[in-house]
Amino acid sequence: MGVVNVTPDSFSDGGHWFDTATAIERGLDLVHAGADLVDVGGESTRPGASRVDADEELRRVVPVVRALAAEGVLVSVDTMRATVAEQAVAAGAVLVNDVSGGLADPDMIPVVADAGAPFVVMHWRGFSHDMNSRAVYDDVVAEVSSELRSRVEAAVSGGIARERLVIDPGLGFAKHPAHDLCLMAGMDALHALGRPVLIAASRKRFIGHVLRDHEGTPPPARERDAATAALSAIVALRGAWAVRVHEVRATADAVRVARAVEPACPVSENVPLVPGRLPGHL
Ligand code: PMM
Repeated sequence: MGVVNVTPDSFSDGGHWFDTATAIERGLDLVHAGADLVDVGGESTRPGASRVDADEELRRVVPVVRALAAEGVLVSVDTMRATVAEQAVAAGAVLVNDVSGGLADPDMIPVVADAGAPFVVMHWRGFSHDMNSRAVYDDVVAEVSSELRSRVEAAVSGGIARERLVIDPGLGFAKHPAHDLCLMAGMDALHALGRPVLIAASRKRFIGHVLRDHEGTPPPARERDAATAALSAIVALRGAWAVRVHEVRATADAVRVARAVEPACPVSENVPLVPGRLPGHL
């Protein structure tokens, strides 16, 4: 899954793809680089970010979704707003990626249920402006799994077919670097929830933390792509359904070579890691 952030302020690539034409071109480039899905978002969720209003989010996202879908690209929409999800699906998006797992907007689950779209349920404990204060866990793997299980059940009770759900541990969202590393080490607990797992590690703070220099300074976000590709290979071998990344080529190559080395790698039981296959669209 390649990322197109149509935002002026994302921590990893803020501002680069902010105008509509550049964002569309970026999406097409990501497909040429090997992306099976392109995730289009119009709201930054970096720690401390404040919210964008719905009209502005629609203005950023919908034309990009429409143009990429018209080119035959499988597009997911990264939004916490039901109205954005609804209009993006009408414009051709095939998957809704909600970092709040349906918690930010009470209309999200009913809208996705009506649309019949696959839905990414991410682990989330609150909006970005103060999420770091919620990064408190006794056992991060057990707590994230249990909170994700509740969101999966809420989505199913709200009418979204279980087989359309994908889960995501939400690396960096109300998590310190040690929490993120534990979650990747503990992927088996996520698989036990019985749904495909999406991992979005790309360029995140915990990578910077691992790679900090002798003075404790992390490399800038744009210099974390080699480490991101390495993580993509690791989690692919641990059964991730998809990885969400900013630079696709290195990750696509890393995943391909990892899978070639270990042909029997344990991909998710329900949804094999096959290009073009979406949960509920098998
Ligand atoms: N992270 C970001 C944005 N969208 N979606 C999912 N499903 N999981 C994530 O961890 C996630 C996401 C923030 O990263 P970015 O600003 O670099 O895109």
